[in-house]
Amino acid sequence: MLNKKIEDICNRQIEREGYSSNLYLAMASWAETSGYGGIAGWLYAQAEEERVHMLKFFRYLNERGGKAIMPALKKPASDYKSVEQVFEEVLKHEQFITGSINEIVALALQEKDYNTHNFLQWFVTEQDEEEASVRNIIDKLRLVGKNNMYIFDRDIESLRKKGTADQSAT
Ligand code: OFO
Repeated sequence: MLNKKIEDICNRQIEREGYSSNLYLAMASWAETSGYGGIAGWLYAQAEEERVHMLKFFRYLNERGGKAIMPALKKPASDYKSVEQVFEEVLKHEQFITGSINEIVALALQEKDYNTHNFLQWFVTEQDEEEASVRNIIDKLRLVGKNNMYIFDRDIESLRKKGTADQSAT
């Protein structure tokens, strides 16, 4: 049976993963309507992934005898100044999520809840990968000038296809 502190902090994470999904969807819409189809594709795929993360917490809580609560989610910004701003915000948000996952890991250890600790290891690895992939995009972005944005957009599209292919192979 899940302890109440663990249940509450996992429900807090449900809200954060749900918000991540909506945030990336809002960014995807901005990118798509600004002519960046490749970047929009990458962000749509991220939004889907975040929804899957939220569902993992949902199922885990209910399976362990807790109750997943679907919260109201705050509205993300719908306009962005630039592609650079979008990816800087994605990185900042992912760093916040990493901190949030680490807080749950610490609480699980403190409460001697080793099942939850085990469940969280997937997220610990996932956060490492996500932060690295966004850092990689930001590095690329610094190399391209505004004039090369068209090529950059296509480059991101191919990154997404590669990521999708990698996932379906596992
Ligand atoms: Fe962006 O990752 Fe969820 O957890």
